[in-house]
Amino acid sequence: MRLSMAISVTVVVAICSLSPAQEVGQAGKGAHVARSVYFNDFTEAAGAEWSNRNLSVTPSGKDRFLGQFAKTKVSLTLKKLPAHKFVRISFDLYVIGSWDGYHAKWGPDPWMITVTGGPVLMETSFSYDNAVGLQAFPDDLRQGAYPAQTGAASLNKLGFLWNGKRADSVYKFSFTFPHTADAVGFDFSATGNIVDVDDESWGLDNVKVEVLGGPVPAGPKQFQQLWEQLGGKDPMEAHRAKWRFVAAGKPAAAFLRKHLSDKTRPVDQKELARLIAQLGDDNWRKRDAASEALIRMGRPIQPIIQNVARETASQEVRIRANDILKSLTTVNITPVKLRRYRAEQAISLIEGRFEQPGTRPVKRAG
Ligand SMILES: [Ca+2]
Ligand SMILES: [Ca+2]
Repeated sequence: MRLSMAISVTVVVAICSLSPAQEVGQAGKGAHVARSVYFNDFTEAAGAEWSNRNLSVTPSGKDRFLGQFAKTKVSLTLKKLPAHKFVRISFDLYVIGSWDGYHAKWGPDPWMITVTGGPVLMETSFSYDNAVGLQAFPDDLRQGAYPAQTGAASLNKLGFLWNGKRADSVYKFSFTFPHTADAVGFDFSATGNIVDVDDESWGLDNVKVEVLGGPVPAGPKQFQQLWEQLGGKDPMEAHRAKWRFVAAGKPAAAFLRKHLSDKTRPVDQKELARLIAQLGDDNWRKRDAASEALIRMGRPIQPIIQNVARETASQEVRIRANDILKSLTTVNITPVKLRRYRAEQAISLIEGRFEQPGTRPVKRAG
């Protein structure tokens, strides 16, 4: 299938077969049925919705994809979405060349996806070889350390060489999260010690965006099973469990909060906004007090503070936000701590603000 901003034919058929109450944007049973609003396999072109339209071809299979990119940010922006409550983005990430994971000298090699103007969906790192070090994926950066290429859907199939050896992996992602505004953007980026396209690069293929009229429901039995997986031995299973919780919305946040051994209080959004503003106060004592209070709010505020660090125009606020992040993100790799971290991230993603500044939820007719 090629580039399609409109709804694909197959999906139109699927929607036509639904009763009016089941259409996207309507509450009730079946509201979570996904409606495709964007798909691109880059067979033809990357459209104006992409900030960078560079295409490459895989040496094996001659498959066209968006890339190759090194240390850069690439954005996808979609407007005029139908009314919805959740958005799902799915894509293949090509990790090409000598990615160095946590390596002290050649790394870290982080890769991230962020909702434009909203929280980070995933910030992780990849390694192509255990000889250079472990990688953070399937967990977030600083939260996990796993053998090279853990969780990859395929290895060395794209035909890219590095130093004479095949060196590529494909990771398949699907993230479903609460979102209501009529526009959505995604920023994909590699940072850290990524050198250049010849050394270590990435690309995207089969990018699909869907909207859903409600959370993907899950019953108590399924929540219990996901909870076991969230603290289980298989980090990929835990990764998928975390995102399944996020897709389930508020009931999942309530379940997770109940199951965290000491009750996590919900983040007071007003207090959070007040303290962030206070980071730029004229009085240094007030700035210090705000930093300390924010650190005490703990890891649930991490995605918001990451956003502040990126977006602020004030050098003082940026330095303070980065210092807070350092305090919030010490490496955290015991199973109990990992489960806590994943659960807190899921709660934060469910309850966090995803709307771009200046955009408002679409008013639904009827
Ligand atoms: Ca392709
Ligand atoms: Ca590197």
